[in-house]
Amino acid sequence: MPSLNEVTNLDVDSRIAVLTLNSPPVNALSANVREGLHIGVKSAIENEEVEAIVIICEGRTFIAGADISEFGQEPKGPSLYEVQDMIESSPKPIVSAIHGTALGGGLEVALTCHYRIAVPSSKCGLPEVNLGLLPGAGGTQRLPRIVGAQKAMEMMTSGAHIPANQCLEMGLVDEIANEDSLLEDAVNFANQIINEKRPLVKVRDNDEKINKDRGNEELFSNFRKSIARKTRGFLAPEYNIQCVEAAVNKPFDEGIKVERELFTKLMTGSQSAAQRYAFFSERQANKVPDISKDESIKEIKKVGVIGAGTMGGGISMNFANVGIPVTIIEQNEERLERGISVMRRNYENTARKGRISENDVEKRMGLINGQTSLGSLNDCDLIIEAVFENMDLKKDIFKQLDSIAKEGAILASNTSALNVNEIAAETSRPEDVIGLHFFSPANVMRLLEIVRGEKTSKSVVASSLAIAKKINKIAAVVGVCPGFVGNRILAQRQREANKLILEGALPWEIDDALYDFGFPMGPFAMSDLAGLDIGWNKETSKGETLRDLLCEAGRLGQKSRKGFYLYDENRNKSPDPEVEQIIRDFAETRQIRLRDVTKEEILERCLYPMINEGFKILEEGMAIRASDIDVVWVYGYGWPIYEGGPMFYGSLIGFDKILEGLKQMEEKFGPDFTPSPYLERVVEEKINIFV
Ligand code: 3H9
Repeated sequence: MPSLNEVTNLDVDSRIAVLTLNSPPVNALSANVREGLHIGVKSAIENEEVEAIVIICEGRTFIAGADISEFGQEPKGPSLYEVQDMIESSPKPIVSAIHGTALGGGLEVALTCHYRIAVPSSKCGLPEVNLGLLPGAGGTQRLPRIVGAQKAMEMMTSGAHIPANQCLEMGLVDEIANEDSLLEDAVNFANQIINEKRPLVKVRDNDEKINKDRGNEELFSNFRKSIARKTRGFLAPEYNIQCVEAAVNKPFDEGIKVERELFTKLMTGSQSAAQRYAFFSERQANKVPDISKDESIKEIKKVGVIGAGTMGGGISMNFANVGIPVTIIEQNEERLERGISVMRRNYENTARKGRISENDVEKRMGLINGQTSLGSLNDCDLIIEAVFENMDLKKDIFKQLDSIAKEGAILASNTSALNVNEIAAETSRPEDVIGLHFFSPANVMRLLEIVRGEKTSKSVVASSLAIAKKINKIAAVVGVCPGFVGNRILAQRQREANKLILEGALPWEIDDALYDFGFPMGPFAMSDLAGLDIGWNKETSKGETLRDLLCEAGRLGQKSRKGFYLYDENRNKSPDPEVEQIIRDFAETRQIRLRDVTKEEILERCLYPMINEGFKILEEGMAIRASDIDVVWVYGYGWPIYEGGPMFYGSLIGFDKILEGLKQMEEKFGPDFTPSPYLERVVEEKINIFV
């Protein structure tokens, strides 16, 4: 095949030119790919023999978008716009042949082609919103011209990857090819286009689908309302909508101007920088420096879960969702039945929302086998203990597992804070023991903290990473220390939030500050949700802490309709003067003078010690890299992704400022704020912690 450059080939066979891109891993539109497309299309147009052109990709996918790693660098080679202009204005029909995913700039290139053919397994989408962006290569103007404004907004603000058959229905692709003969079918389709003298379809000229929505402001305001809760704090969804509004209300070229202007704003802003960082961090977290790609991976064909409570049930569902059978163990039939019926109810709720079918519910439940004896786990490849957080209990279970589990099985604990090495020492095979810390609700939350024990084998770590990917989790490997990475950092925030109440900030003021920062809820709303009486004992309570006093007053949280807040029958919360009084009385008995606390102080007091703890974690080697800490906090604790995570956020503020702030707080409030020596070194030596 004649090569145009390192990543493109042009092959002319009778009257069809086939332009093939081959730029692993995902054929992103790097300078090389753009150059290849440019020269390839140009020379096919100039070649008199050629009557139509097919653009196709080698490897796992069609073009998956612009090359994100090039963003922010000096532009090289032809721009994407030049490439698209050449394709769209070609006097010869151009067909894009899609397999894998046509995403972002990839779909935008396909939308400048005159026709699109796709294999059934392929998907198309404009997922730029997930990078804090909008489609900046005409996608915002062309997509609505094919699918209409409503669908375009849905696709662009969700970033959904739409299956080929739905794309066909929407007119986004024109033909479906056979799964195994895309090239052949695309060439046949191109021949058919020539034979039938089909027109050179330019999506930009097709206004029919958008005309009906011109001036329909309600369409946009309703759409904004429908996504408001989900997109709180994000800029990109709103800008995507504004582009579709422009597509509907302005001529194509004017709409393109709006798109470029808003794209540039997003691209140069901190939200997109944070989201692009998160994209790479998530993938980087899968890589463990001392574990090679070729490390042996244990096949997980059957999973055992010990404990059918909220955690055990949620964990089991992850495996059933991907077709892996699970044996779930409880102490007795009654608890087992309760646990299994909660799982069924969860699945049925999902089916009611239309996300899975009734058939899926039965299929998944059919994979869950309840048992009451640990002995039933003897054929499992992975066993996850998810019982009450009590060291003696866990030790006892692992001791038993040692004589039950088959040779080579992975023995995992879902502990959220306990010492995995101590648990492993109960077995004769500590190399097979690991922590797999899921987050509640375990069937929903994306994060999995993989806790690597002192003796955990490389193969067990690699296999845990592989199974995490299979069940659609984002994994980060952490070391053994109290609370690991996530809860260890959380403890800092919680401590300061509690202290702030006794200085004068009210619980809802603290919650509001953190909610406005972007967290889904503040620490006190979270405590109310979990229940204030966890670990509290009525008999021994002596009114020594605010929590004691609230529990003694029957304020146990959401379940008693009052805790830090008051709750109505729909669980809507409101501040409660009674709580304010309890706090005032408590402060008075301790002779504490309450003062005004600003929102800014609340944020600094809560967030700076978290960043500081991150540095301590790095210094102790409990996280592999700074971005892993951010992955944990974004995907496990709701740190707003557009702020990148505690470490990224710290870098935005400036680590010198964080250090200065910590020193000032240390002077005022004591050693809780003593800066980590590593942070001091990073500031002093200007170390980049993100490389
Ligand atoms: C855009 O297009 C802007 C335009 O509108 C306007 C321009 C003017 N660039 O996810 P995986 C790497 S914005 C660079 O593990 P999978 C990734 O880092 C873009 N690199 O595989 C990883 O590297 P490594 C809009 C990229 O099979 C490797 O490829 N497009 C890009 O699970 C494998 O990735 C998107 O947002 C990229 N665009 O999933 C799509 N994409 O092996 C983003 C991937 O070193 N990509 N890499 O860790 C995806 O959603 C998934 O990668 C995809 C494959 C579904 C394609």
